[in-house]
Amino acid sequence: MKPHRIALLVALALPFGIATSALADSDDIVVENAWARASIGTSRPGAVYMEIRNKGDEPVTLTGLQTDLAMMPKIHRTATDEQGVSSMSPVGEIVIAPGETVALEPGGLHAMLMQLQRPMEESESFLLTLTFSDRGETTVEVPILGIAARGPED
Ligand SMILES: [Cu+2]
Repeated sequence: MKPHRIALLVALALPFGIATSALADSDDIVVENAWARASIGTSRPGAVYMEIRNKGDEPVTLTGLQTDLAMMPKIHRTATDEQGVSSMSPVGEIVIAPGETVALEPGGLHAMLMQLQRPMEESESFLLTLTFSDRGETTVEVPILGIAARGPED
């Protein structure tokens, strides 16, 4: 856990006029330990990992992602079957119960950055906006680690 490495930015200037009350509630959502791996060029998608904590009293639903780094950021889940074969499938939404933390981590849930607009270079960072069904948006700065990184503590 290195919280000082994570810049949590709450988007105050929203382009599409989300109600002020929704913004206040987004304080209940904490995104920690976000990181991504460097990519080789732009032909393969990038992956982003993080922990999303719901400090509030109501469930929150992550419905979408946005970043200028990729045209199609999607939530995916990797599952490994009994034969040890892994496959990924899109996850439409993630519901986070009150007091719960959902981990996006290698081998499980992740944000897949499809159609990269530029290579992901180690030691750079980018902004990723998480959209919640009724709590507005939260934008995090995601540091790009080495191509073989397993997590922010490597
Ligand atoms: Cu994926």
